[in-house]
Amino acid sequence: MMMQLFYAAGASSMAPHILLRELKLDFELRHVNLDQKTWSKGDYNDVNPKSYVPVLELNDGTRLTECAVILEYLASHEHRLIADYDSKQYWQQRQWLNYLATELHKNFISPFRTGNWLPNTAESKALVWQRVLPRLQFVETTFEDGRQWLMGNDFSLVDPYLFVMTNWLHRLNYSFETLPRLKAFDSRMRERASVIDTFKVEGKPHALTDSTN
Ligand SMILES: N[C@@H](CCC(=O)N[C@@H](CS)C(=O)NCC(=O)O)C(=O)O
Repeated sequence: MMMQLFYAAGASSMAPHILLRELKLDFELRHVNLDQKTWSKGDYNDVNPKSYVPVLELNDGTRLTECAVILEYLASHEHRLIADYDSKQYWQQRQWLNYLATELHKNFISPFRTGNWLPNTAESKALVWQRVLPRLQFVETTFEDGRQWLMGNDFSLVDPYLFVMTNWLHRLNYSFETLPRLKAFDSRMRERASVIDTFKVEGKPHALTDSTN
C-alpha cells in the first residue's frame, strides 16, 4: 500500500502535498469534503477523529496528523530538505514549523467561522488580519537580507507551509502592500513544478461564502 494524503483543495494539506512532490515520493491523494466531513469511503471522522486535514496514512496503516509533524516526517525519512538532527539549522527549522502552525495557521481560523475554515465576513476578515499581519510582518523582516527561501538560499520543508499562508492572502483578498518580500516569495513558489502540479491536481478550493450565513 502506498502512502496516502487526505487533503482538501487549498487547505493546509497543500504543504505536505507540495513536499511529497518535491521529494518525488509515491503517494495517493484522498479527497476530503470538509463541509460534509466525508470522503469516498464514508465518514471522514472515522479516518481522523480530530476532524481536519491533513492526514498522512503510512504504508503500514499508521495515520499521522498535524501538518508540521507530517512535513518533518516526510523530509526526515528522505534525508532531504531538512537539516541534520540537532544542528543549529534543525532547531531553526523546528522554530519555523512551530511558528507557522501556532502563530500563523491557527490565527487564520476565525472564531466567527461557521462550518468553514477561513473567514468569510468583513468583521471576521478584519479580526484575522489584525492577528495575522504583525506575524507576517515578522516573517517579512527575515527576508530583508535578500534570502530566497525562509531558511536562507536553500529551499526546505518550511517553505511549502509558509506558501499555504501566502496563498490564503490571495484567496482572501488581503493586501501584500506592506509585505513585498513575502509577495516575491509567493511568486517564486508558484514557479516550482511541485506547486504548479499541486494546484492542477487539487483544483478549485471550496467557496468562501458560507451558505448558512
Ligand atoms: N492542528 C492541525 C490543524 C489543521 C487544520 O486546521 N486543518 C483545516 C484545514 S487548513 C481543516 O481541516 N479544518 C476543518 C475543520 O476544522 O472543520 C494541523 O496543524 O494540521
